[in-house]
Amino acid sequence: MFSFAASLFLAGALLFTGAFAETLRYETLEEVLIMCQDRDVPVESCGRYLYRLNDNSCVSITLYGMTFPEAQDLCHEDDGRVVTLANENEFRKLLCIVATAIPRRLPYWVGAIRKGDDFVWLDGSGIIPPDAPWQHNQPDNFGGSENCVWMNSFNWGQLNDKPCDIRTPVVCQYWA
Ligand SMILES: [Ca+2]
Repeated sequence: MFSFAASLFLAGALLFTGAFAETLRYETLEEVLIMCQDRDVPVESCGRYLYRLNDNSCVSITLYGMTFPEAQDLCHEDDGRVVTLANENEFRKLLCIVATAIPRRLPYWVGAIRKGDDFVWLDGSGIIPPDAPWQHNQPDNFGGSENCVWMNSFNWGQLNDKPCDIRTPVVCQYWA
């Protein structure tokens, strides 16, 4: 009983503190790059076509449009996964990486799929928290089949649930 109550309290505390304290929404490339500069978010190479996301992993960008299952297959080929983001810092980091590497706003698949009304990260780290940078009025499950998630929807940084069979570029994440 105690542990159940404690879990509820913890879940509540996590919900209120949130992993995403600020809205990540940038209308222009310039705004993104200014944020990267102001917050000292370095974009570092970790090999050919690879950029450092955190201490343990690097990401690569594939511009070819792929369905989400195709994107997963591509990332799995080299023992990677479609990118998952632990918190606001990693989200900012990825935003700075894609804005620096590809200076135009493209939607990229991120590694999460629908589970009921939530979206779970495919690294097992839990659900995308409600305070994550969803685009206004998203996720909306438009048409009832939006089971995947992309970023940079309408504005830089914003998440949107989309049908998994749409073709769009992907960011893969690799651990070395
Ligand atoms: Ca949607």
